[in-house]
Amino acid sequence: MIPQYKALLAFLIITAAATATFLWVTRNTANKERLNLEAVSKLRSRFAITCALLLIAALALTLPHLPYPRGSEIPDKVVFVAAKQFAFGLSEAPIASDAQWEAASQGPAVRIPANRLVEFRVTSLDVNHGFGVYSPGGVLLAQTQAMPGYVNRLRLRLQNPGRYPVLCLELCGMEHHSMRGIFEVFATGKE
Ligand SMILES: [Cu+2]
Repeated sequence: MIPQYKALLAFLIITAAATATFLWVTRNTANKERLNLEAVSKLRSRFAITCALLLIAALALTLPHLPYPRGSEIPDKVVFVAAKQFAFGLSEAPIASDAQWEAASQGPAVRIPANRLVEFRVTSLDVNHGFGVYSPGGVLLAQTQAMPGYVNRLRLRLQNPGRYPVLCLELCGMEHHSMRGIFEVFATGKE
């Protein structure tokens, strides 16, 4: 099943569950029974404690996965990315001028070793763009914004050798749909 259908299916299931819950609540609150307020307040505090425990558990489980503790790691390779209507320039050297961007966007694809930490330093030379890295099979792996005047760092470790397309994820003009870039991941022998 393609991801879009999975998302549609999830949406339909969640919507059906929410609708059923609302209908159930509507039916059950129609009869005028006397409320036992003490029981209600007990139930409410139990609910609040359960929610708090679930939130704390979610925090403890997900916090170690944030990239911040690994921020001091030194990347094995740095790739400079400059977006401009309507292509991405990727280069091993900083891209500061239109001429450098042209050379970077039309030259041979930048080569990145597999299983090494690579840092993309992403900026834009004109308007906002989205830097979306796709696997050779066309699955979105990671993305960041490409903004004029800012440099966003995106760190990745790519396992599989191949040609990785970069697509623009921000509607940036008439030719947005054709805006792309490419880089190549090569096997390093070891690992
Ligand atoms: Cu764009």
